[in-house]
Amino acid sequence: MTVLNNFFVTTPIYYVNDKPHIGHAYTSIAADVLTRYHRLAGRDSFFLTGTDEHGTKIAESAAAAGKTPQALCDEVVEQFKETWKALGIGNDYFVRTTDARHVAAVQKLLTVLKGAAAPDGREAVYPGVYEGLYCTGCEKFIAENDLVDGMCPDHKKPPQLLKEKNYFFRLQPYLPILKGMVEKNELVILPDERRREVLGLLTTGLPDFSISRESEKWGIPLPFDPAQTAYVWIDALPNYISAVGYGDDPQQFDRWWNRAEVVHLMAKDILKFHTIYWPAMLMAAGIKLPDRIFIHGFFTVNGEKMGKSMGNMIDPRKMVAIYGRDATRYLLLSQYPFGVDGDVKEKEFAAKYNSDLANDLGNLVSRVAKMMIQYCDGKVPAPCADIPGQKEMMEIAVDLPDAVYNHVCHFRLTEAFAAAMNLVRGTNKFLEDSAPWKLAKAGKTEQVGGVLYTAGELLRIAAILLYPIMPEKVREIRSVFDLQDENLTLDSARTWFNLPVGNRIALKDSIFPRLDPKTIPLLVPPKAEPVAVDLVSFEDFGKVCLRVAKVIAAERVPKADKLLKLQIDLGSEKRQIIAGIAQQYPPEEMVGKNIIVVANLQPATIRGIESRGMLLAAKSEGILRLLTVDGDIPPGSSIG
Ligand code: ME8
Repeated sequence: MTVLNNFFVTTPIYYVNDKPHIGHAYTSIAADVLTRYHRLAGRDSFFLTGTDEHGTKIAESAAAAGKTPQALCDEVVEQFKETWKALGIGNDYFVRTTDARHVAAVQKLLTVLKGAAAPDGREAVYPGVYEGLYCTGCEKFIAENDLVDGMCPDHKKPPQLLKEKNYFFRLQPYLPILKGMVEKNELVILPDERRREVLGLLTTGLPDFSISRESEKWGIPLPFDPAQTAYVWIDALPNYISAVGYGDDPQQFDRWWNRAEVVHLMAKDILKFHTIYWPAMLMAAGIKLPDRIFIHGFFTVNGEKMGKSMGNMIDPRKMVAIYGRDATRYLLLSQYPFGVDGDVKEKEFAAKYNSDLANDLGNLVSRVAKMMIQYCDGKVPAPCADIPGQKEMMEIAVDLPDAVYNHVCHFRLTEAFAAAMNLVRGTNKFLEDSAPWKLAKAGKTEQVGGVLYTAGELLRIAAILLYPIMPEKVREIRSVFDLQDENLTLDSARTWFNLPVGNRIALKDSIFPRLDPKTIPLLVPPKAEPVAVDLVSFEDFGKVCLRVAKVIAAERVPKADKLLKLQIDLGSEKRQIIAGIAQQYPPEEMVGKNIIVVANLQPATIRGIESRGMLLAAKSEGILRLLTVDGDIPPGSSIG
């Protein structure tokens, strides 16, 4: 297959019945990353995203919110646009299915389809009657045996029985042709598991599908029968061509559709529409098919399916507020391999941020810059040939840009980031092994410069390779070394000695400040434990003596990483208690706190140390937070 130089990537256009969540963000970030890599490699690229605004689902959400559908769309679209801005998503065009341009293109396509002949010689579009169960949540008909307890398994609501006049698309004669194209990889479907799934569907056969609705008015009227509204998917799929000039700009259409490598990105939930219905419609209209369709993984959050009713839909803007724009992009895309289903674990965000970004990358930037300031007069020093380990590092670095770009061309984004991060780690190790601080002490100035030049050059290369996932931070890193944007290219990463000697170092704040996991707000509220069913009497509760206590001293219990030994003041007496909070609260943070203790517990011996009482803490899914008392109240005060 010859790969065309123009690269055109699309995300699904998202429904606007609710605000954007990290599932939408995942695809949009991936498309943004692909575009940036291809641009780094010098390919002309176009990145399209947008919103799907017609259909019953949106009309119902608008009615429930007491708004017109258009008003609801306008509001939610702004949220999508703001979210993409907050995430640094640099789409070239934002298509809305309510745009006049899109509406005109869909009507043109429908007119073409109505006049087209299917491969068996009959008309590609014909009128008929449809009767079936329809789920508005999925915006599709659902087979009776797919229902669970009479309800759609995904949306947990009963489908509606629809019987009405519809127009149909004659899909069947296209299926064998499509099958041949998928088999010959003229239409590439990736990963292979999804390709096989599609081939299975094409082999077992699918019925013709209806392309219009009589009962739904929120949509695009069929040009040849305005009493009918285009089915929302028939309205949505052509966004990929309406946005690049189908029907109104032949030159643009030629550039970004006919003469571009067209890549559609999405998750498996909408596989059939994109790999079967859409290519068949294009064939009927005599339009080139997309080149590659990549189905990335569908993820769960903290082990559960993401959904409004689950209360676990994470707003990407919340993540940006905690981790920053670029770290959010990195954390979301590097949690599990791109292309397989996975789980987004909230607890891992902070750990990964601290290890990969604060420790590995952030530290490398500040170490190299600080040492250039300290030992090299605040400038990039001259390279030096005779540095142990340098040649090996150069060899690794020289091959890396092509290896990373090759991963990207095959949608192996996780591997691409990992390869760049390995270079960062390798550079940290090179610095430790070379120990320029020791060389400086020994007065070996030229070698100090040589080591730092190599480290800086390796960092420059790694940063270019990380630019697509963290564009803002990489620009910040480059500005520390006074590097200009025009050299932000893959070619520049391929060549050594592109870090100009003598550039001034301008180190500002740390690029990725370390985060204290304890202070990070939760993105998904933890599920509360059920309240105990065994009720206790007032009398029994009254037996528990709760008191305010001031912590006067705290130390760790040796060889017990969870335990602290606390000396507390209970007003009338001083006591020692053992508490299992050391992982969340270091001893120095405890001193001076007014905590709450159960004061009349029988003494216990924990790890050979006596504990006379127990402090109270709130606990949820491994997270502990101390109960403390607000304001001034003397130790020993009772609690009731
Ligand atoms: O289906 N994991 O829109 P939509 C990964 N309007 N990706 C996810 C995800 C998850 N848990 N949840 C959502 C529609 N996505 C139609 C598309 S296109 C012509 C019309 C992403 O708002 C993923 O890309 O339901 C998925 O395919 C898409 O959002 C579905 O978005």
